Order: sequence, then structure tokens, then C-alpha cells
Amino acid sequence: MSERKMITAALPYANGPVHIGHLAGVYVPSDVYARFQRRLGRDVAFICGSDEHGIPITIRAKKEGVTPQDIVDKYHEIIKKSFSDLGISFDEYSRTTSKKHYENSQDFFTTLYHKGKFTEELSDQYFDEQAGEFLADRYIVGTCPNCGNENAYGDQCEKCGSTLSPSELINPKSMLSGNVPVLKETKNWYLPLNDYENFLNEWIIDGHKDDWKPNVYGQVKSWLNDGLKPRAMTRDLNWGVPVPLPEADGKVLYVWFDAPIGYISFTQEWAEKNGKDWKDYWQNENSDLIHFIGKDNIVFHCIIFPAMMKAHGNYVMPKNVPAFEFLNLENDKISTSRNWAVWAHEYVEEFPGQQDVLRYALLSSAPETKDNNFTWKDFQTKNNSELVGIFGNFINRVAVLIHKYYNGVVPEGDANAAELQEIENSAKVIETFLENFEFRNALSALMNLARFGNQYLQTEEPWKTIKEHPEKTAQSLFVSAQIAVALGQLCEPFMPFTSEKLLKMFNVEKKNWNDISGVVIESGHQIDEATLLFSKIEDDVIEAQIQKLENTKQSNKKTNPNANPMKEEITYDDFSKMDLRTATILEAEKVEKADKLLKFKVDTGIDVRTVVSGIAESFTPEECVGKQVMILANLAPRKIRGIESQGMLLLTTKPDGKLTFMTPEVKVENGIEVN
Ligand code: B3M
Ligand code: ZN
Repeated sequence: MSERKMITAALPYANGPVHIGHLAGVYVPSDVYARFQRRLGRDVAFICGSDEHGIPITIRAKKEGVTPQDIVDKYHEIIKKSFSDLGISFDEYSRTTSKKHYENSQDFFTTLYHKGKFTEELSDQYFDEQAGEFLADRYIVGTCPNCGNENAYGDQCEKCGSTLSPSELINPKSMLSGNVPVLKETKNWYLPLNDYENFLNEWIIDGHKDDWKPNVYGQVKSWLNDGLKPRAMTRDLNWGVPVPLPEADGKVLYVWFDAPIGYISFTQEWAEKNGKDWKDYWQNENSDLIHFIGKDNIVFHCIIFPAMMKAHGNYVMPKNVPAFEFLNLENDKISTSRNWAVWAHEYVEEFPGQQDVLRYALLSSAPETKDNNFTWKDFQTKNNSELVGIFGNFINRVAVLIHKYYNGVVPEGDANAAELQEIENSAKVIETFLENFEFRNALSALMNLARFGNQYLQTEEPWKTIKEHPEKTAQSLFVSAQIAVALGQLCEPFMPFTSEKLLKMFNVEKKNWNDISGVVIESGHQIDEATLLFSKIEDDVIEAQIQKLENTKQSNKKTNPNANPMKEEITYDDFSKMDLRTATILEAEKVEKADKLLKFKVDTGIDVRTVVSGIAESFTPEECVGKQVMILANLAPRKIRGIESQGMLLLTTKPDGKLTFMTPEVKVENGIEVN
């Protein structure tokens, strides 16, 4: 176990905000671990940044009609703020479009190139002659050979889920120009991963069978059993880190080559700013390199990046890669494209001051060894029953009673009381769990100390003993104060905001983890006013969140994303009250001093009446005369700019935003009802 920890968290793609799946699977656990290591007094570098290359970003840019740089600039800031708001305490959060990263990743490539670690291979890639560029797999669409879906992508068919290669697509077309792409020969530089099989088998399969998580170890083992193949480390794309070779014009580094090097580049940026030597963290055997990732990134962090570092020759290998499984939301897979997510930035806005509630809820249902599920009801229960009912309730009772009986001064007590042993035990148990990346167990050990405190108070009943046995009251509140402050110390890695409030309430500083034992607050110490650490979350707040997801579900069903959600259901009786019928516009004129209004004389088949409509920006009066339209005839008359309007003409909106009348398909008589 080294005193130096190089902790990385997977670089989030800057093509959208982060959601609770990212937080649960990578960022909250890695932050807990980093905070904990700091509390042990270790030398920690906790590094992350936005992953700003790769196809998802160029696809989003194309969809939004902006440049990839616009996309990453927007989401880098949103993501960075979300992490900061949720207390994810990176020492450096940078981005892979930084100058340092371009230089560093190009140097890394050049080193491997000059060491002869790459093989140069020619291959036929799809090329769009009109766009003048090679096509990434995702930029080729065609018919899926398995299910006939005509909108399958060159890498995957989203309808039947099969993984494809562009050459398997039937009638492939370029998404850039719509033309049929041609196959064109191109050269790329490959890392022969197969050359590293022995090294990987020795390092991981032999060396980490006991301390790496089974889900990680198992996936690496199956990859190695299947045999590794050379993988292209350059691509024919125009968004990415340019390949630093004269003959590589128009080629960029494969995103999974440059992104992991981002960890190193960002450590260099951090080290420069803090007078440190980055090599102490990456090229020194006394550094424990820990990668926090989701399970879909195991191959890149356990096989490809280690092979790259091995090829380079100076780097330490990861000591552990505690990959998490996935978190589902209300029993459905979280999906950025379907907007099926709880977005971090929206949570921070909608639950101000309750960042720790989300941290707690995600940690307590962390997908550590299997996929898990987040529900809003469970979130509410965890807050109301556990944080308010157990943790917050205990702290509040202790502070209130010390103020009530001792004016906020911690009373005298026996420092050898047996109960204080619970504090040291809890610190040790939590430490063991966290060193083993068992976050749920660590959190429940913390809550067990709060349960112990509540139980102790309930048994000692200082509110009763104060009359006949004040010495008992003093002892019980002395012990309770120790437990309360210990909770404030021990909860910091999990709930940093709560820890800060609690330690401030008891007027004590954060201590080294190993000092959290025995007396953690002296008798005679003046504490501050008791404040509530958590507040109850009411049903209506949760209902609103569930409704928000319901609306998303409805809008996902929509065939037209621009269509507004359906209004509240009505009965046939409600509908039958409306008198909808055909009518013809006899006369039309503009309304004085009203840019949007036209005044019509309308033959409804039952009468000729005046109707005013706000459609002057879509029609001239002349265009309307003679049109057969539909009218809501029994709408109560209303005065519009002093003109009594009787009824409402029915219109809808064209794609260009202009209005168009709803008219019968063929000419019919006026006054015929619409049903
Ligand atoms: N950008 C995140 C993902 O695959 C990916 C991680 C890179 S870590 C070097 O979702
Ligand atoms: Zn298919």
C-alpha cells in the first residue's frame, strides 16, 4: 500500500451533461475514495477532465448545426460546474482539447512510433467523394442484414442491437452527403495488442486474481482468452488530435488512444500549477494508480492503455481498476439520447442544498457488483427515514440537549466510557471497506454508528435523568457529543457538505482519519447553535419528478419530437359540447393599429358573423377571401380591440412557423358539422 495515490475518474464525453448513472458509477465513488485517502494523510492526485474527441461529439455538432468545438465548449462548462456543485473534489478537471494534452498525446505517439511499436497497415475504408472525407462507422447508414432496419449504422443496428461493420450494411449511404460511399485504401498505425498478451496475463490474470473485482477480472480474462488483435491507433477523421507524422495528413489519434493519455496530461497541468513532479505519480513504483470507470471502459483501462504504457516503457501499471456496473432509472436503462436520466445540473437546481442527499442515495444503491436501480420513491425514503430520521435526528437531539442543559458547553464525562470504543471501531471498519472499494458497506457502517448513537440516547434518556441523576445526564451527553462529532468526521468522504455543517455546529476542525477515536471533542468545548442537517422531502416534490419522467416517456413515444405532450383526457360528452362546422370567409380586412389581427365576415351556414383572428403575420386579407375553413361556432363571443368576435377559426402551424387553415379536403356546404 503506497502513501501516494494517483486516482483517475473516467473522462466524461463532452457531448451532453452528466447524469446520475455517471455519478453513481464513477464520480461519487472516486470522490469518496480520494477524500478518504486525503484524510489518511496520503499524497493524492485526483484527476479528470472532459473527453472532447470522438464521434458522439461530431454527431451532436452536426445535429445542432454547430462545430464540435462549440459542443465541447458548452458541455465542458456544464459538466465541470456539476462536479463542483456536487462536491466532486478533483485536484484538476481539464479537457482533451487543451494545448498541453495535444502536445503530450502527440509526444506519447511519437515515442511509440520511434520505438517501432506500431505496425503500419493499409485497409479499405468508406470514403464520401462529395464531402471529400473518410466516414467513421457511425456516419454510414444502410439496411441491417439481420433485421432489415433501413436506418442501421455502420457500427450498430439500434433496432435489433447487433454490432455491425460498414461492409455488412446493405445499400450503405453516407450521412454527410447521402451518396453511396466508395471504398478507398488508407494507411493507419496499429498497436499489436497481441504482443502484450503474455505481459497482461502475468500482470493481471496471475497477479490480480485476488484483489481485482470479479466483474473486472472476468472481463479481462475473457478478452485474453479470445486472443487480442492489432488495433488502429489512428483514424481518418478531421476532429481529434492530429497524428504527428508528415504522411498522416487528415488523420487523428484514435479517441481511445488520446483520452487515457489525458489523465497524464492533466496531472502534468496540475503538477505545474502546484510545484509537483508529475512523474512521481505516473512513473514511480511508489505510486498506486487507481482508475475509476464504468464497466464499458474495462478493456480500455485494463488492456489497451496498459499496453500503451508498457510500450512506452516508463509508466506504472494500475494497482486497481474498480469498475462499477450500470445504474438504471425507474427500472429502465438511463439514456442520453432518450433523455431518460436525472441530470446532475437539473438536480442541483431543483434540490438546492441537498447535494449530499443525492450522494447518499447513489452510494447506498451503488451498482458495485451488479446493475442497480434508482427510483425517486427510494430517494425520498433514504432521505426521510435515514438521513432525517436517523443521522440528522441524532445530531440535532445532541446539540439541542447540550444547549438546553449546559448552554452549549460539552459537559464533563468519563473518557474511558466503553461506548467510545464504537467510534474507533467504526473508523476502522469504514477504512477497511473503503480500501476494498466497498462503498455501500462503508456507508452502512457509518449509519450504524448513527443508529448506535440514537439507541444510546434512547437508553440513557438524559431528558429524564436530568432531574434525579444530573451526573448521568452529563455522562450521556458527553458520550453522545463524541459520537456526533465522530459522525461529522467520518461522513466527510461520503457527505462533505453535511460534514462541514456538522463540524461547524460543534465548532471543531476536520481531523486525520487515524485520530478519530476516543475523545474527539473536549469537555468544556462551546458548540454553536443546533441547525437541522436534513429536511423532509414531501410527496409532491417526488411526484413532480416522477411526472417529469412520465412526460419524457410520453414525448419519447412521440413520432414527432416537436409535438407538445397530449392535454388532459376528456370525455365524449366534453367533446360533443363543441360546435365545430364548415364556413366560408366572405370578407377580410386588417384591424387598425393591430399588426397581428385580421377581421373576417364569415358565412357559417347558420348565420353571417364577424370573427377576429391573430393571423395577419401569416396571411394577407386578400388571401383569405373565399377560403372554406372550419370554425368553433359556439365559443362565447369576446371583444378583441373593441370588435366583438363570435367564434374561432381553426388553424395549425407549418414547419416554417407560418399558420395554415384547417379546411375540408373537398368543397362542402357551409354549416356542415365537423365530428
Ligand atoms: N469518454 C467515457 C465513456 O466511455 C469515456 C471515458 C474515457 S476515460 C479515458 O462513457
Ligand atoms: Zn438490425
